[in-house]
Amino acid sequence: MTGKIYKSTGSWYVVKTTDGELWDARLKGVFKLDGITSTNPLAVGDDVELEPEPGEARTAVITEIHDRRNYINRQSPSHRLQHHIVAANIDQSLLLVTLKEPRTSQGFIDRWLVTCEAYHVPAILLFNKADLYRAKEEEKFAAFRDMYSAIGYRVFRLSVRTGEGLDVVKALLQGKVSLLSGHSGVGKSSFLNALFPAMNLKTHEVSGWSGKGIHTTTFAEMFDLPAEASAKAAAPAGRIIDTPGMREFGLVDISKQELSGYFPEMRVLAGECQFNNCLHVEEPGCAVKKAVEDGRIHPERYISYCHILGSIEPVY
Ligand SMILES: Nc1nc2c(ncn2[C@@H]2O[C@H](COP(=O)(O)OP(=O)(O)OP(=O)(O)O)[C@@H](O)[C@H]2O)c(=O)[nH]1
Ligand SMILES: [Mg+2]
Ligand SMILES: [Zn+2]
Repeated sequence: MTGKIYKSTGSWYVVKTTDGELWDARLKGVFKLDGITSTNPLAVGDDVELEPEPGEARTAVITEIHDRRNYINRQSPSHRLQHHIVAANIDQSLLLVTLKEPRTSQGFIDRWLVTCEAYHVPAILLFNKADLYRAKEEEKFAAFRDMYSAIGYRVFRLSVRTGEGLDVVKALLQGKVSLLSGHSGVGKSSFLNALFPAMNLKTHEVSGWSGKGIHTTTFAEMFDLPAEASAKAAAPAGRIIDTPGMREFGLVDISKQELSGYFPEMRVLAGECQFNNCLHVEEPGCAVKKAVEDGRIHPERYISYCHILGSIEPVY
């Protein structure tokens, strides 16, 4: 049987077979994937081969993993030296950002964008909780929107509470496999519940905001989007992956030398610096620093670049 992983708890997987049945599945014995040291060898979105376990209802063993089209990898939150595959085989990656309750930093957004660039996954920024914006947040939102849209990212303003912007984003999901990420408490599960009430996901509903992540969602899980009444029967409605909130987004497998290639506004200047191994920091004749001075690269993005560069371990 062939199926797709819809949920992973670490040792057990929920797999949906091509005929739409859900199976509980596990890996048999030691399962090694070439070249990846990961805390989770298989992730939501992986396509696998299954064999039913004799004598057990709807329980199977995963015998094979199909090649991945792509995947998103991050530093494991529990083992700094290991990777954690967030999801595999995705068409686009949505980051839910909030300016308060909780505040998402630009550093976090930029690390996540770098990862999406590195894995060639289109990235979309969704600024949620717009109902909470006062003058200060309106100004910040406008600054972020201008900065990110100028370098080609799509930016949307949303409020799950009031419904603002939901229809526009719902349209983006049609027919695609989307990964939904963001800090704990930004409203990922609420967003999915608002778009697709039938999902009925658990959200963090308490009065008063502690400012600390509660991590209501504990495992990544994929959902089939309900078919639109207006959609053609043959068109798949799409799938979306809800994920647990992340506190940090640690980059993996990106060298200092590669980093500027994952900043689209720096990538276009590749080859224009005096030195071809320029890291765009101290070197003379640097086209990137020139562009920052001329206002063609946003200074906040350059600062972010320098911070991320400083956090990458040199390779000896
Ligand atoms: N004011 C306001 N609150 C919102 C909005 N969207 C979600 N919330 C609230 O934010 C809180 C957290 O929402 P969740 O959907 O549980 O957040 P999450 O991102 O799924 O969190 P984790 O599962 O921990 O990663 C809940 O109390 C929601 O009601 C919004 O647009 N405006
Ligand atoms: Mg959640
Ligand atoms: Zn340079």
